[in-house]
Amino acid sequence: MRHKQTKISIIALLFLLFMFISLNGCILKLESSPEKTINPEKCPDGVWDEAEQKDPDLCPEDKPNGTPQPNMSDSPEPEGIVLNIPHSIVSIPLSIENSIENSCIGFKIAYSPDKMATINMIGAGWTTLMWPHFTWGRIEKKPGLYDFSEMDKTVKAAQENNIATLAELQPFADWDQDWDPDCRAKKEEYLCKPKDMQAYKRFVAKTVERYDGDGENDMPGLKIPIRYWEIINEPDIKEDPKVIFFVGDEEDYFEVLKESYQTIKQVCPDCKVLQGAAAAVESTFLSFWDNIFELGGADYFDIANVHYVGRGDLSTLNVRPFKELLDKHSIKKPIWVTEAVLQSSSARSSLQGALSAGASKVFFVGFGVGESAPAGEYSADFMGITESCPQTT
Ligand SMILES: [Ca+2]
Ligand SMILES: [Ca+2]
Repeated sequence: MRHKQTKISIIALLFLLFMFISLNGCILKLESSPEKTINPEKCPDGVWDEAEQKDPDLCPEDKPNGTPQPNMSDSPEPEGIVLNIPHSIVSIPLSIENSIENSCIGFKIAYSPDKMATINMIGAGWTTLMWPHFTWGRIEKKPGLYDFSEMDKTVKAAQENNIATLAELQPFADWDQDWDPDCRAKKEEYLCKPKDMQAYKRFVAKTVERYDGDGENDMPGLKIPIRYWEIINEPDIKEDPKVIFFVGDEEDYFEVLKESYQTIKQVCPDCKVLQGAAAAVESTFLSFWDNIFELGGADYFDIANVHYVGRGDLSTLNVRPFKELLDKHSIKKPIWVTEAVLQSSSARSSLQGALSAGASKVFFVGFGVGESAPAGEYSADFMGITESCPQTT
């Protein structure tokens, strides 16, 4: 009997032991369930996404460390991007919102956050800078030494005001050409085509890559990417040595346009290139473009570009005469007026005329008030002017 009781106790003990082990196993299992799945595509990808924010252990590599990225460096750009804003607000790749992209009005200004804010108040979608430009030597201070801080500041000010940037590329770096006295124009400026074209193309690739918004080596915090690049301002001015933006002939400009275009497209296939704007439409300027088109220049820009700076055809902001030249070469491309210098009282009628003649965007210079006008002030002539833009769906 006692023997039987002992046997039962042993069985009961073994049963309890078995239960304890299985239960424990179950608890262990419960603790480790659900199993953590890390999507290797998302970690590390430089984006601290919602799931990663909820679970700090999911991908600590993607958590922004809050330390500012060095602007000046010889070292290669960091892999991926660091966003200072929640991923839910932006999606990679970035694009320019339709409401901004389709706006037919911009302003050409010297950089100032106040002026960017005024553009936003008017309801226009675009800016392009009178100063500073995306100039080679302004960004690549010495060979291999890049400093984007100045241009980053302009891009950030534009996007904070919900406007997009048409960027102007200038292929000039003193260190590339100041050994050649023939390249010297105006006081201290050297304005030839690049002496070292390969070095210039590396600069173009790096610069376009920083602002194209594809998630690869983008500017930290980029929200509105740069998708439109203009190659040099008014390269056709030759008559006045004090006002000159390019030292070179049509073949020189053609080469810069072609090399810039091809490099931009390699880095950012969706980016659009504008040729460097006809300064005016007298034959001295148009003959320059006639020769460029004769060389095949139209293969190397997407948008035709003309200025109205108080001379020529006010009623269409020079679009009509410039389009005649394009027609002569059977060039069918959108046309932008990237400088319109006029009395603000004619802004509305000239805009209408330019749009009717085939333009799709006009950049006004100034807000129709004096330079010393308080920040945010603009002429009533610009009030509601965006309603003139064609309605797009
Ligand atoms: Ca990029
Ligand atoms: Ca890219």
